[in-house]
Amino acid sequence: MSASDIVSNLGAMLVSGGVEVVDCTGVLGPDTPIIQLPPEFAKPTPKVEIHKISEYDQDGPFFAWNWMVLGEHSGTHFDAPHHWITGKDYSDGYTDTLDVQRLVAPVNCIDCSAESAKNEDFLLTADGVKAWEAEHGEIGEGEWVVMRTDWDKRVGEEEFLNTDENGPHSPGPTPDCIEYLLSKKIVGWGTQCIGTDAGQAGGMEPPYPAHNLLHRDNCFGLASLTNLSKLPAKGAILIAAPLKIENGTGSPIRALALVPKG
Ligand code: 23J
Ligand code: MN
Repeated sequence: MSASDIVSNLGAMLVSGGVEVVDCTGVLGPDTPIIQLPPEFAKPTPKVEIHKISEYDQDGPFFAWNWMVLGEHSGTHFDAPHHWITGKDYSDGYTDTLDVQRLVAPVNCIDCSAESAKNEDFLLTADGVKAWEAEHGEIGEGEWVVMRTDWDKRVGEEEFLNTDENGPHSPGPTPDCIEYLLSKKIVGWGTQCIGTDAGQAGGMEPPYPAHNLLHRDNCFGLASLTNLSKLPAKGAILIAAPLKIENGTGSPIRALALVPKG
């Protein structure tokens, strides 16, 4: 089949609902959880603010609009390579310079929801990914890989950030997991937690391996994804596009998955 036949068929499938568009995005607003870093990093991302300019009133009789206070790394969001020191030298590592061709790609959804329900510090390893591949098929070059933990069900609860005296507790990848995925030449790695790394990843070697290693290799991160329970292990396409912020290190996204029905 030619590329134009495939795109026409996809268009028809989208219009008919044969391909469902699943929203993998959380609501962005004042209640959106924001990452809390250790106290030595005292300058935080502020909470999201939405300020009304007008809503069919004296400040705008025919129109409603708002302005916002919004950190790049807020809510369901994208980490660009320039976010981490290991990715600092990529001229195409910013939200306004990256290659958009890479953003639309097949997605591998690794279901870790049962393990994460049992263990809030569950870590996905390279061996865990290889076992998943043995069951579902190989992860291919240019593809997204996302870790399903159903952590989106915790948004609005203390259990989302899940912090105690030892810091945050949330699932994530080990360094060898990310190194293995990079050896498969993935485009990026996504999670349903506040960041791409596990809550306790500050103590790993290297610290924050998802950030350190993904961005070292000019790859992307996705955080606070939702609705991964609606994705198949393989067979969907993920569109995860940041705003074209000048010299941006990340951006809230509207993450959309194209999922074949039936
Ligand atoms: C800054 C410093 C450490 C981390 C993060 C940001 C994130 O998780 C993020 O949103 O990229 S771990
Ligand atoms: Mn981020």
